[in-house]
Amino acid sequence: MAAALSADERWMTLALDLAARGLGRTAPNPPVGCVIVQDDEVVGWGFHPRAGEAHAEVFALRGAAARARGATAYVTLEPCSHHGRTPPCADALIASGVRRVVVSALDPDPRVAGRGVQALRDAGIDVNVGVLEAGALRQQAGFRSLTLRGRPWVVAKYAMTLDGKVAALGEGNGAVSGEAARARSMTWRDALDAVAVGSGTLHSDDPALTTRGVCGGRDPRPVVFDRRARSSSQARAWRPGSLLVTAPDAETSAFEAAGVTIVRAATPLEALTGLGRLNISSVLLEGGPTLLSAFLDAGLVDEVRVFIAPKLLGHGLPPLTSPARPMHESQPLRDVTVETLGTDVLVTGLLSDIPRL
Ligand code: AOF
Ligand code: ZN
Repeated sequence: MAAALSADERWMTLALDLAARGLGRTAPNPPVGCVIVQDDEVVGWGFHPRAGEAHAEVFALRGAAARARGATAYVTLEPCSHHGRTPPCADALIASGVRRVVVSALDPDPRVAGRGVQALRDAGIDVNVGVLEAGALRQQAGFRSLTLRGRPWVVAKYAMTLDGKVAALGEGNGAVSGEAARARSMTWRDALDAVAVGSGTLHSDDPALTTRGVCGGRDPRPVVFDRRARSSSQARAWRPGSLLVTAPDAETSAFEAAGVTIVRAATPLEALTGLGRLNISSVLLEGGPTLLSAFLDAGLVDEVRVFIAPKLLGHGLPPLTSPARPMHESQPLRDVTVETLGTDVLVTGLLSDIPRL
């Protein structure tokens, strides 16, 4: 049985749940949640809804008003100490009279990086850092990757049959996984900034790359990798905000005329750096095998999420086209989770460490 949560962990869980409401909406800023607690009762709460709007602490302090005095504030990220688009949250917390601040993870933004915690301590506030830190790092992977590496956090996703095939060859293709699995992957499209496919998948599936309206109507930015820029400009993935990643010398005027943003890159790393410059902090790579393998082989996949469906297909398309290697060179995932969704199995794990201070 899992160990019971401490009171601090329970309140931080609530703050993390609030922060999650901003996932996919705050880039280049982090998703952040804040809860203010007085005598075991929530007196204020908030989350950062999007870049340019108020920080989580501001909403929570507004709600708490005078009841913040002597209270404890739980924040999923170190309160900021800089004058950015908004004034410093550390100052607002100090002015409110909170007695204690519990922080999950330090802010890697070089303008903050420990100074927020220092300012609170200098004002005599009791500060505790690191409560449920692993959960916060996970939630802030995109922000951390963009801030510390200048490129988005990359999640590779596919669904395969029990005999390791992601699609039938030729005609007669349909969904591999069941409804529960597909509903879960819609929540990922909702929580990540962008969703990417290669030109082969665009051609064979013509995916809409939306959340199908199931997650509050916000869709990720579609990214199509097409070196030659020969995809149909009529594909469903093209909409305002879509991106085309193509070779430096590709002819793209038809796409530009349709309002598609062009990213020119000769390598997967250049492509990610280009997306980072456009404030994309996380990307869901949805295939196909050529795209996934190009990123995996370049060491640029940070996280893997795979559905396995209990069906056998026989001859078909494998998820990856990477070159063969001996078993002792296989890449083990870390922080592995296994879950069943209907009769499908979801396996997730990390290939990279989440960037941190
Ligand atoms: C917090 N609480 O809710 C958020 C923080 O441009 P600005 O003014 O919004 O500042 C963005 C930076 O502020 C961002 O890089 C990160 O360091 C911090 N985000 N900090 O105390 C929040 N969203
Ligand atoms: Zn702030």
